[in-house]
Amino acid sequence: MATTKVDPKLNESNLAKKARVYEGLTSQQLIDAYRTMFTSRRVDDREILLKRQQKVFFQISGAGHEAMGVAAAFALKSGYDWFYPYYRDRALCLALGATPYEMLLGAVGAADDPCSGGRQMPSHWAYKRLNVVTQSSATGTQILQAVGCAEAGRYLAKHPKACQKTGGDYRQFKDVQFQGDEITYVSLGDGTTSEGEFWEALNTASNRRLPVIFCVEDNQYAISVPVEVQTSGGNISRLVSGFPNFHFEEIDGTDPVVAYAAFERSVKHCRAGDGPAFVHAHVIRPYSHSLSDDERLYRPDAERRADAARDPVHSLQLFLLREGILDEKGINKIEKEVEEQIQADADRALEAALPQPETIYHYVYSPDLDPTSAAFETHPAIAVVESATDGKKSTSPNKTMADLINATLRDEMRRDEGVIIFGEDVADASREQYLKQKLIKGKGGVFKLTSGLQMEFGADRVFNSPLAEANIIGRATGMATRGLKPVVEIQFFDYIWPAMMQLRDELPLIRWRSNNAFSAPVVVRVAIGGYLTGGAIYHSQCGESIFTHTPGLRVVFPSNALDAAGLLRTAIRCDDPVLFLEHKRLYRETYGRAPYPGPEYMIPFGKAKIVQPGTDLTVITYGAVVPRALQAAQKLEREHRVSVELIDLRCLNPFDWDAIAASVKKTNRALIAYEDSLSWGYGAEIAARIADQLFHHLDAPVKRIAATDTFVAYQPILENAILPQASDLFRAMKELAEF
Ligand SMILES: Cc1ncc(C[n+]2csc(CCOP(=O)(O)OP(=O)(O)O)c2C)c(N)n1
Ligand SMILES: [Mg+2]
Repeated sequence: MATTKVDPKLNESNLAKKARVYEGLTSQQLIDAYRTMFTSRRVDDREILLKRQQKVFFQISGAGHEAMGVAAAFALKSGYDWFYPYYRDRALCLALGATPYEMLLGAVGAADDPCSGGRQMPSHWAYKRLNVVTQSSATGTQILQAVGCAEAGRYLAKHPKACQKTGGDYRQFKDVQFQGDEITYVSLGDGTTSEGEFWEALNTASNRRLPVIFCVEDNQYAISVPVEVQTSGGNISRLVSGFPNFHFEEIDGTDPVVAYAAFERSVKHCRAGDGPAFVHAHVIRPYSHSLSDDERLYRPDAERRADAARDPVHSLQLFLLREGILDEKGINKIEKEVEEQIQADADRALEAALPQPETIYHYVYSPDLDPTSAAFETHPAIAVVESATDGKKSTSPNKTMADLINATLRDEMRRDEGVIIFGEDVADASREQYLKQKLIKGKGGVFKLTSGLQMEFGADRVFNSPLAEANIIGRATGMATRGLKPVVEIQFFDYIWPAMMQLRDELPLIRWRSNNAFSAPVVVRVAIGGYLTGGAIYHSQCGESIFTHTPGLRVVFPSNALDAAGLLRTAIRCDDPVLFLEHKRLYRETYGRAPYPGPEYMIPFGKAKIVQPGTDLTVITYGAVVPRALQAAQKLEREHRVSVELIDLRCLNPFDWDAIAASVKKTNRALIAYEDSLSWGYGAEIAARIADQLFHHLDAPVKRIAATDTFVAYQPILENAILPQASDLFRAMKELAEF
C-alpha cells in the first residue's frame, strides 16, 4: 500500500499520524473507505449465505474490486457526475450513497428494489438519485451508452433550451439536468474489452474528446477464460495506448490510495475538457465468478492463494493499523457496527413486500404518454400556395414520402432543440468548410432524407457517425436517457445487425428493467425493403417481425407520404423508443404522394387505414405491398366483381386489432400479405390471432402471401419470383374469394 514518504525514525504522535494525507486522502477518508469496503464484502457474504439458504436466487460479488470502486467514488461527485457501473461495482455504489438495505432488496427481488423492482438480478445497479444509470447483464453494452451520456452533457451545456420542460410531448416527463464539467464513469471487466463495442466507444470518446472515465477492472479472468486469451499480449493498456486525447493510468486497483490518485488525475483531465481517461485497475477475484461457478475447476490453489494475499479489504485493515490511523479496537468497532447493520438490513429485506404478478406489464411503455391516444390525432393542414408569377392560389403540390420525412424532421428540429440526428452519411458534409465556402451542395443521407438539415441546424445537431451501427444505437440510448431526442438513421435494414444487442437487450428495456426510473425514447429510422430491381440480398431485406417480437419497442411501417409524416411526428414526440421503417421503394414513388400537411400533423400509433372498403374478403398488409395489393384488388373488382377490403396497418406494434376484427367479421375471409419471407413472419401472428379469436366468423382458411423463404436475389427475374407481386396477390385473393 502506498504512503507518503515519511522518515520512519520519526516517532510521531498519533495525532500527527492522523493528520497525514495519503495522495490527497485524509485519515478519516481512509477510515470511511475501510467501512465501505468492509460493508461491500459483508453484503456479498450475506447474499451468499442467503443464496445457500435459498432465500435469494442469484449472487455475483464485488469482492476484490472494492478499493478501486471506493477510490473512484471519492474522486467523482455523486449525483453530479454520471455512472455506468458494471456488476462488480458494489463498493462504488455504496460509496456513492446506495445502502446495503437497498442492495438486499435487490437480492430478494422486492417490490421496492430501487434498481429494478425485482425485475433484474442483483448487482445490476440503478440509482436515479445518484445518477447511476440502469445496467443490464450484457457485457459491454454500457460503454457506448456512457459515451452517449457524456455527449448529452456536453450538448446540453451548449443548448440549455433543450432542458426545458415543455407540454405536449415527451419533454413534459423529463427532468433534464446537466453540469458543465460533469464526467461519465463507465466500468467493465478485462474479458469485456474483447467486445467490439468497447473499441467503438473508445474510438468515439477519443475522437470527440469526451469526458468519460473508462475503468477496466482486470481480475485476469472472464469466468474461466484468462486474460491472455482475451487480450493479445495479455495487457489491455498496451493495446489502447494509441488512442489520442486520452489520459492513461495502469494501477494496482487493490490499493485505495494508489487508485484514488489515479482517479484524481483522470478527473482533472476530464473536467478540464482535455478528453477521456482510461484507468486499468489490476484487481483480484477472491470468490468464483458467481455462485454458479466454481473456480477451483480452472484455477490451482497456488494461484488463488496469491490472489488472496492481495485482498484489498485485508490490506487496508493492515495499513490502517500500521499507520496508526485505527487500532484493533477501532477496526473491531467498525466491523461490529457493519455486521449489525447488515443483519438488521437483511432481516428487513426478507420481510419486504414482493412485486405483484399483475404489475408485469407496468412500464413496458411510458405510463405518461400514450401514442395511441387522441392527443396524437390531428388533421393535415393543406396549405394554399400563391404563385409568384401570376398570384394564383392553389393547394400545395404533392410531395414524395422522402420530401415529407425530410420536412417533418426539419419541423421537429425547429420545434425541439433536444432533437439531434446522426448516422452514416446523414450530414450534408462533415468537412463543413466546404459547405460554408459553397464549394459543394452536400449529401444529407444516401437517400437524401436528411438533406439540408445540417445546413440549417448546425453540425452539433446533425452529424455523421462512424460506420458502426452499435455505435449509433448505443450512443443514442445514452443520450435519450439524459433527456435528448436522438432521431438516428440506420442506412439499410440489412446492416442493422451490429446494433442488435443494443436494439434487443438495451433500448427497449431501459424503462421496464429499471421499473420506470429511466427511459430512452430514441427514434431509429431505417431504410428497409426490396422491389428495387437489383437490390439483391444485402439491400432488400425486411425482417420487421424480429422487432415486433421485442416488447418495449414501437414499430411503424408507413406506405405513403402523408402517413410517413404523421407517424414520424408521433414517433418523435412520443415517450417510447420507435423503430421507424421507411420503404426505399416508396421514398419517391408516384403512389401515395401528398401535399405537405403542416408542422402539427400527427397520426396515433396502432390505427390502421382502410385503403378501400369492401365486403367479400379482407386483405391485411402494410409497406410496399399496399400499392401492389390495391392494384390486385382493383383488378379483381373489375374482372370478377369481388369486393376487397384493404387494410394498411401502418403501425406494426401496436397494431390495430379492432380494425382487423371488424373487417373479418364483415367479410369472413382474411389474407395477410407482407414482403418479408413467409415463415415465422409478421403475418403468422395476425393469422394465429384471427384463427383464435374470429374462428366462428371465418368461411375460409386464413391465408398468407409473402416472399419465398429465401433471401432476395439480384437478377430481376429471380427478384420477381421471390417477392410477392400484384399477380401473386391477385391469384391468392381470387382463390380465397372462391373458396
Ligand atoms: C455479451 C455477453 N456475453 C456473455 C455473457 C456471460 N458472461 C457474464 S460475465 C462474463 C465474464 C465477464 O468477464 P470480465 O469482463 O472479465 O468481468 P469479471 O466478471 O471478470 O469482472 C460472461 C462471459 C454476458 N453476460 N454478456
Ligand atoms: Mg475479469
